[in-house]
Formats: sequence, C-alpha cells, structure tokens
Amino acid sequence: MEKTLVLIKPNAIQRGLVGDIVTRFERKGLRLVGMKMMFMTDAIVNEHYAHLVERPFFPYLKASMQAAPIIACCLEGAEAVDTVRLMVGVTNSRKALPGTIRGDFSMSGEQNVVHASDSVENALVEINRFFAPGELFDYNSAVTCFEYGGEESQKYK
Ligand code: IDP
Ligand code: MG
Repeated sequence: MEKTLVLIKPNAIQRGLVGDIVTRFERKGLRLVGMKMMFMTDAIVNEHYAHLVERPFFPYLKASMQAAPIIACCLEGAEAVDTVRLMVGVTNSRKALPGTIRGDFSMSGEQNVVHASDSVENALVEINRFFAPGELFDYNSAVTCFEYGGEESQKYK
C-alpha cells in the first residue's frame, strides 16, 4: 500500500501534542510502519526544504525545525499521501479548516505542527531521507478486512 511521511515538528513536541496527532492517524486507520525521534541537521533541513531556501522566512523556518527534536512517522494506507494531506490542512493554520490537525492545533503559518508529503513521488524521496530500509516495518494487521472493503483490498495492495 501507499506510504507517506509525516514529521511531527518541534513546536508540537514542545506543546505536548504528539499523542493527539498520532492518535488521529491511528483512529483513521493509517498504519504506522516507521517512527523515529531525531534532530534535523543543517544538511537535512536544507534538503527537505530546498524549495524554500531563497524565501525570506527560510532562516526562521530552519531555526524552528531545529528548536527541539522532530518525530518522523511513516504511515501506510490506500491513497495515504492525499488522505494525510487532507487531515493536515492547508499550510497557514489560521486558514486550515476545523477538524484538520493544523486547523485544530495551531494559529501559525510557520509553527504549523506537522509536515506531510505532498505527492507520491515526493513521499518516496522523503521517506528515504528520514528512514533506512531496516527502520520500516512490514507487518500484518488483524483488522485490515474491517478497514477496507473487498474491492479496495484488491485495488490497494
Ligand atoms: P506545507 O508544509 O503545507 O507543504 P510548504 O509550502 O511546503 O507547505 O512550506 C513548508 C513549511 O515552510 C510550512 O509548513 C511552514 O512551516 C513554512 N512556511 C511556508 N510558507 C511560509 C510563510 O509564508 N511564512 C513562514 N513560514 C512558511
Ligand atoms: Mg510542503
């Protein structure tokens, strides 16, 4: 099944939101297949946010991503990339809909609690950035047949 990357950002760790955030993904039925706490080095921030290095706010963004550890999560499910982006909400948390993670937990466009991959292609690159192959886990879930219909189970292997 499709995999995506979520980073629980330093601001969420400082604010004690880790459990609430992980619970949302678990309740939805997205399967946690990798989880790791780490500090983001200069090199990894520059690479992860390469599309923003020229933006005036980049130094603030970089400092915010290094203010505490992050928790990288690899989540698996049918159409996981799009589903997780919907659950996260738009970049500016003040505009993010209530019910989304950013909409419910943040007032900021920068300190917006989580990162989520924005395409299947980027998810593959980002998962490899944060996880070595041995840090991702392939296991059977006893409840898959209650989470997906028969047709979906065939379609999203
Ligand atoms: P995304 O996280 O919703 O995919 P991106 O445009 O990829 O949004 O931006 C990456 C991160 O950079 C955002 O999550 C946010 O923390 C920060 N950021 C984006 N735009 C701004 C801005 O205009 N001001 C301050 N920080 C921003
Ligand atoms: Mg992005």
